[in-house]
Amino acid sequence: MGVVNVTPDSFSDGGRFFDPRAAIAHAQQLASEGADIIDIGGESSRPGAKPVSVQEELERILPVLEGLKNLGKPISVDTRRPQVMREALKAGTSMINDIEALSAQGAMEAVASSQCAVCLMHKKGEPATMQRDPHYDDVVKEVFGFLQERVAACEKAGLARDRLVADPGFGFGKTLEHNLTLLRKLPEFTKLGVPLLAGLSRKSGLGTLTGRPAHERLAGSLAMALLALQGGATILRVHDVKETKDVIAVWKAYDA
Ligand code: 7PJ
Repeated sequence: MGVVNVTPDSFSDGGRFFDPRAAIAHAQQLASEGADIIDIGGESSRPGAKPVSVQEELERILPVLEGLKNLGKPISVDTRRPQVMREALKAGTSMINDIEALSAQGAMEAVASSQCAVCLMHKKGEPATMQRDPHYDDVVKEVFGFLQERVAACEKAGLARDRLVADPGFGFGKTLEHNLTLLRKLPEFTKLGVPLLAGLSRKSGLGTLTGRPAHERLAGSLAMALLALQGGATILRVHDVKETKDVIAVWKAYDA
């Protein structure tokens, strides 16, 4: 899954893709590099980010979705807003990637009547404040329990299990130690019975580990990608598709 941010403040690409034409070109580039899914986001959820209005989020993503109609690859929209979900689905989106796991009022209903796939992600707290001293008694138990509950809630609302993907939400209300614990225990999350998505690309924990700014975290991100594959992730949400495809090629040969 290749990441295309359509936000002026997205932390790892410095907002380079706010212009819809630039975002469209970037998505085409990632698709040509072998991305199987393109993830379009119009609201930054980076730590400390402020929410944008529904109107603004739609104005950012709809022109990009329009421009990618003939891309020939599934498009995912990274949003937590039911109105944005509905409009994105009308525009042909194949997947809703929700960092709130469809917990907003009306979100479940917004996706239930379509056939789209859904990524259910765990986060603790709100992006504006979630990195202020997050605490868990048992991070694996809490994140697993949450995702299990959301999978069950989806099934109850009529979303078949084969439409669902689960994601522990690295960096969302988690310390570096929490993230590393979740990564080590990722194999346990395969017990959820749905494919696992991991988003580790360029994240701040890599800054802590390597001392490097976001645009210099490629090597660290590739190391994380391999660890996630080893832990059972089958979808990697990444900024650097070409390089990650090489990691996948190596992993597949090893795992054959
Ligand atoms: C994730 C995401 C993630 C899923 C972002 C960033 C911050 N969606 N959206 N998983 N992260 N499913 O790109 O670093 O980890 S935004």
